[in-house]
Amino acid sequence: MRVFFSDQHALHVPRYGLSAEGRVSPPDVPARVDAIRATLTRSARCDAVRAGRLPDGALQRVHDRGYLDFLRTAYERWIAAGETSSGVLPDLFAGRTAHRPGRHPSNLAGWFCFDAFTPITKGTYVAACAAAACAVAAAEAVVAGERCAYGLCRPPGHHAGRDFYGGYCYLNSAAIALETVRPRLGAAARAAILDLDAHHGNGTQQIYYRDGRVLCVSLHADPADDYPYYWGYADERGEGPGEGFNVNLPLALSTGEMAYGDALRKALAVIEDFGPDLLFVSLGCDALVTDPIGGLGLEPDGFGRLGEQVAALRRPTVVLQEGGYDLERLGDAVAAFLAPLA
Ligand code: Q9C
Ligand code: ZN
Repeated sequence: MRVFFSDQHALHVPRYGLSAEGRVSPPDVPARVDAIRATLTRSARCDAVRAGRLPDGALQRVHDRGYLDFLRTAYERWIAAGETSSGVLPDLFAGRTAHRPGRHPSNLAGWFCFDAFTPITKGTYVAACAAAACAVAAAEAVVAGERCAYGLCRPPGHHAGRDFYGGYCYLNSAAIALETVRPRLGAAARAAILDLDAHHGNGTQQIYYRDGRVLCVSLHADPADDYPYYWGYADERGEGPGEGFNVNLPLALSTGEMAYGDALRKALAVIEDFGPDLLFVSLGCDALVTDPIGGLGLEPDGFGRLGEQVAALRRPTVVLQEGGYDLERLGDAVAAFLAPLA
C-alpha cells in the first residue's frame, strides 16, 4: 500500500497545550509523524511516497475565502501587531451573539476558532496545506484504481469546518481530498466518511451536513463527557437533502474493544446500505487506552480487527491520519489497521 507523506508537517510546532493546571506539553507534535513513518517503513507492505503540491483551487472547494485569507496571513499579522512568536491564539471568543470578526488577528482567531489550544504558528498554514496534499494524493491513487491508500496527514483535519478551526485542525483534509476527486467520480457517485478518531469530527459533519451524496459516520467519546462537547450527539442527523446522512455513534468513556467493535459493525452496516463508490476513513488512534488525551479502551492490535472489519466492506478506501498521541504505540495502531487493507 502507498503511504503519502510530507516533510512540511515539521513546520508546524505548537509550543504548549492547555490543561486545567495551565500550560502543558502540546499533544500534536512533529514526532507523531516520525513515529508512524518509522513503524510503517518496517512493514514490507508499505511504500512511502512524498505527496506532490496541492492542486490550485483545492482549498476553496471546501473552505470559505475569508477564513482562508485569515489562516494564510494570521501569523504575519500577529507578529506585525507586536505579539509573541509562540503563535496566534484568541483571548476572547466571539460567541453566539457576536456581530463582527474584529480586526486584530487575536480577535479574528476568536471569531474563527472554537478552542483555546489550537495556535497558528509560523509554519502552520504551509503544514496544513501539506497535510491536505497528502490526503489528495491518497485519494488520487485510489480513484486511479488502487484498493487502498494512506495519507499521513499532520496537522489533523476533522475538527476544521468550512469557516472554523480547532482541536489541532486547520484545514479539513478529508473533505479537500474528496472534493478534489469528486468530479472524476461521476455525477451520481456517493462517498462515505467513517471517522474513527476518539473525538467527534465536527468539522467534517458541518461541511457535509446538507449533502445527501456524502454519508458521514462518526464513532467517538460521548460529547457530553469529552471534547468537542458541543457537537457529536446522536440526534445530529443532517438537514435538508442531507437528512439521514449524518450518523453519530457516541460511546461511553468506559468502552472497550468489544463495545467499540459492535458500534463499528453498526456503522459499517449503515455504510454498506448507502453503497459508497469511495470510502474515506478518518483514522484517529486516540481511542488507544494509553492515549494521553483520548482513550476508548483499544489496544494496538484491536486496531487490526477494526481494519479487518473495514476491509470486509470491499470498497475503494482512502485512510487519512487524524489524531493519536501515544507516541510509543501510535505507529503500531496505524500499521495494524492498514495491514488487512493492504
Ligand atoms: N484541556 C484531535 O484528536 N483536548 N484533536 C484538549 C485541553 C483537545 C483533539 C484538552 C482534543 C482535540 C484531532
Ligand atoms: Zn481526536
